[in-house]
Amino acid sequence: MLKLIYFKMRALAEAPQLLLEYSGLEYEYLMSWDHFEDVWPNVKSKIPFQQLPMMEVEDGTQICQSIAILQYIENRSSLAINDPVKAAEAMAILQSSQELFAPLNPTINFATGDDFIAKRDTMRGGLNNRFADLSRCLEKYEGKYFIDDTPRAAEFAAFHHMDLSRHLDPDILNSFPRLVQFVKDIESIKSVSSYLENRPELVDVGVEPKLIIDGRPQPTGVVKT
Ligand SMILES: N[C@@H](CCC(=O)N[C@@H](CS)C(=O)NCC(=O)O)C(=O)O
Repeated sequence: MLKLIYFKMRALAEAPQLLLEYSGLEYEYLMSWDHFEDVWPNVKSKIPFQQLPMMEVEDGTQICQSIAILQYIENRSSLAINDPVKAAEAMAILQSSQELFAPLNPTINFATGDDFIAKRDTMRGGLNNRFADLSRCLEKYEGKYFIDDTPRAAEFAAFHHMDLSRHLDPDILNSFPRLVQFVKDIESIKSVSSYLENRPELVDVGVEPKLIIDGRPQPTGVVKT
């Protein structure tokens, strides 16, 4: 079975999980310490690009880099786009969405107090800009999503960052009606909504961020708790 390995964070493993859930491919989500049976500093230098998420394929091949993981899932599940031009446009949207990773994801998962507020206010302009770009992209073709009516890697990556931005300040997303509709459309996909309902809840953002895993609030991070 496919294995997706990551940490206690709501960040770069979200889009792969959403795409896996949508595709129906079976997979197992594992924390780094459970998969490698070792602490992160000992694992880091032994994996291809020294960071997670990583996907481990049935034959043991290790795929690092979230975009490569997403592309692999698309190819495995026949979601890849055949038209080279549309495939390139979708890749541009995927990469532009993933550029929202920093500083948005580390801020939501780790920043607290004045640091959180300062980072939030500094990133507002950049988020608005990229959200405006994504909103324009959605107008380009007919259909619910960026290319057509099928959500793929680009959609789930964009969705993840929009969803996370609501923890920063919901008004950023709410000022883009087309993005609000996009988020609603993604959330109304059955496999997606059941994943969203069951994933670890992220609480106390900006104060002392934690994920509720197996009913227990646990601090976000790369350390087993
Ligand atoms: N470009 C990479 C970035 C991966 C990344 O930044 N991973 C972080 C967690 S979100 C990590 O492994 N941090 C631990 C470390 O660098 O030691 C991707 O898209 O997968």
